[in-house]
Amino acid sequence: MADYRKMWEELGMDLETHDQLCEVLPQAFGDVYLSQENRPESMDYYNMVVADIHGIRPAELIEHQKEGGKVFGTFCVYVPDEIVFAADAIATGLCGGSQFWVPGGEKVLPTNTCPLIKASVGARLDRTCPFFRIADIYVGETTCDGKKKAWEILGEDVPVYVMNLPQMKRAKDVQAWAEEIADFKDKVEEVTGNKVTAEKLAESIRLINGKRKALERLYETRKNEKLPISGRDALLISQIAFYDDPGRFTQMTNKLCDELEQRVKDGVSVFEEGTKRIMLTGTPLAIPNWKLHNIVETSGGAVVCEEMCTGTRYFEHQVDESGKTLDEQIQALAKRYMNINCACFTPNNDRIDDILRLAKEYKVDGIIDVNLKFCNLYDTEGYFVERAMKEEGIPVLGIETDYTDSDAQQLRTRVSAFIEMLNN
Ligand code: BJ8
Repeated sequence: MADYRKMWEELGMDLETHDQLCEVLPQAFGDVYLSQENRPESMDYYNMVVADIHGIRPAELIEHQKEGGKVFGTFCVYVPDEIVFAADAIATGLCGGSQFWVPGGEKVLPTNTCPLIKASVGARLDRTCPFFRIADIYVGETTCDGKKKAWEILGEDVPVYVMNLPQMKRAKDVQAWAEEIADFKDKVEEVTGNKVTAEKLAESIRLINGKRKALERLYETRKNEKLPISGRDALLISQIAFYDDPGRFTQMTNKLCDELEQRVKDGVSVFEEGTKRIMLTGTPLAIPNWKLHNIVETSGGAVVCEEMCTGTRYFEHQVDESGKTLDEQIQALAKRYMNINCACFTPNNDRIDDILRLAKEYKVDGIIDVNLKFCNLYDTEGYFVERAMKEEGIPVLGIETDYTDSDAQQLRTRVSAFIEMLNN
C-alpha cells in the first residue's frame, strides 16, 4: 500500500485517530469479504479500491483540484450528479457507515439521531476521513429532519448548499424539483466557474446512465436461481459506486458482469442449492456497513436484492437522453429523480409496489425490513411494508439496528430463526 500520510497531513486530518480506523478496517474486510469462497475474479478491482479507500480516490480528487477542478460532496441519491460532472467537477458520496465516526457526531447531535447522520458529522468534525476534508462544498437536501439540522451544524465548518426536495409527487412538485435543479446548476457554475452547456449535460447524462446500466446488469445476474455473486459483494459494488470515478466504475462493473454472465451460463453458484433468497429493504447501508449482509449470508441465507439507496433506488430508471436544450434536460432529470421512492415522501405507495415487484423478479423467499435506529421515516413506513408483504404471503422480518456490534449476536439469532422458518 502506498504511503498517503503526507497527503492526509496536508488535508489537516487527525492522523493519530485516523490510524486507529486504518487498523480495524482491513480486519473487518478480511472477515466479511476475503473469507468467502469462489468469489468472481473481477472482484479484485473492488478489493483494491477498499484496501486503499482513503488513498487512491482521495489522491485522484486532490489531483483534480490541483488542476483547478472542484469536488462536491453529496449525501443523497436525489442530488443529480449529472449537473456536477457537466461543469467538469466531481461528485462524491460522503455518507458515513462506520461506528468509528458516531461518537464524534454525538458531540454535537442528540444521541437519538440516526447513525448515518452522526457518522457523517463525526467524520467531518473529527477530521478522520479524507473525503470529508477534500470536498470543496457539501450538497445537502431537505429529506429528513435530522439531516436538515445537520446541514446547519456542518455549515459552520464547511460550505453547504441545500437542495429543497419536495415531499409529495404532484405535477407541481416535479416542476419545483426541476426549478431546484436549475438553481443547483447555477450554484455549480458559480463554484466551478464553468458553464453547464446542453452539450456537456448530455455527455454527463450518458455517463451516469452508463453507470446505472452497469449496476442494472449486475443486479440482473442476481435474479438467476444459481447466484454467480454473493449479496455481500454486490453491496460492496453499490457502495463503491458512490465515490469511484464513474467512467472507470462502469467499465470495471461491466467487466465483472461479463464474468458473472459466463458463470450463469456455466451454472456456477456461490451458494449451495436451496439457500433461501432474502431481499433487504429500508434505510441505506453506507460503506463500510456490511453487518446485516454478513449475518444473513453466514446464517444460511443469500441476499439477492437490496431495495435501498445502496441498491435498486440508486440505479433504477434512466434519464431520458433525448432532451436537446438545457430546459428539456433538466425536466428529464427532475422526472427521473422524482421516480425514486424514499420514505420522506407522502404518500409513498410506489415504494410498496416496488418491493412487491422486486420480490417477484428476484424470486425471494423472505424479506428483511431494515431500519437504522432513530430513522423515524423508514421505521414508520415499515408498518405499510410489513402489512403489504403479509397480505401477499411473503414472510417478512423487521429489524432495527445501528453501526455497533453490540446487537450482532441477537440479530444472528433472529435472522437464523427467520431463515429456519423459511426452510420449513
Ligand atoms: S433517498 S433514504 S439517501 S434521504 S439520514 S432518512 S436513514 S434518519 S439516508 Fe436517505 Fe436520500 Fe432517502 Fe435515500 Fe433515515 Fe438517517 Fe434520515 Fe436517512
